Amino acid sequence: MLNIVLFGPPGAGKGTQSQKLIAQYNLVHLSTGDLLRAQIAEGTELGLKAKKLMDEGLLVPDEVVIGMIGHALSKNQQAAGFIFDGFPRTVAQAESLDQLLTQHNTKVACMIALEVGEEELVKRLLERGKTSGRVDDQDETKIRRRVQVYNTETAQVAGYYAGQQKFHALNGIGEIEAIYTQICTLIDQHKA
Ligand code: B4P
Repeated sequence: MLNIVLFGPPGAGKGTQSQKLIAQYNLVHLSTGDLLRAQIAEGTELGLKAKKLMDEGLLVPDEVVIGMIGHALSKNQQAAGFIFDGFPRTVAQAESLDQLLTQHNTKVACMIALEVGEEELVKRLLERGKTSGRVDDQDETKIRRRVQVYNTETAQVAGYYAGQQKFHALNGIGEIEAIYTQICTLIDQHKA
């Protein structure tokens, strides 16, 4: 199994690059943001609670996202591997992911972090907000709060994977195709 964690602040290009990678490597895409938005669309109790936090740019509780990932892993036992997009976002989530993957006799191959500065992130997300319908992309104050939450709660997850010699950083500014090529080079090194 090939399991890749795609990491970076909101708007860094995780979702964009994941869409390209799943076709290339035949991996299952697990985006906690997408899983949460599906719960919201279905109007579940979990979705209603998550919506309030997401609209404010805050993280959803660890146990909720860990439960969703555990369920998705069990449902996809025949997969060739996974791209984790937007997960883990806290060290507690990273520890749980290790435990879950161990139960499935597999592990994270590497984390690839896309590095993008705050002003570019704000610009990209406001642009996406014009058409995405996502409330969290439409208000600059809330976007900046998401970046702040990333800096205070999520950025330290990079250290967790660095401690396991699995961390790689890439410049996330540039042509989408050029960034994609660099990600593929890194993944191919871990496949070999
Ligand atoms: P996510 O759905 O993960 O949203 P995101 O981080 O904003 O999106 P992403 O980073 O994938 O967007 P992309 O760069 O591809 O999370 C939303 C919310 O859900 C969180 O705020 C939180 O509340 C909750 N949540 C999710 N996971 C959670 C977890 N594990 N724990 C707790 N809470 C959780 O795209 C951005 C834009 O940039 C696009 O328009 C794209 O076209 C553009 N773009 C991409 N690459 C570009 C490039 N190279 N150049 C120019 N533009 C580019």
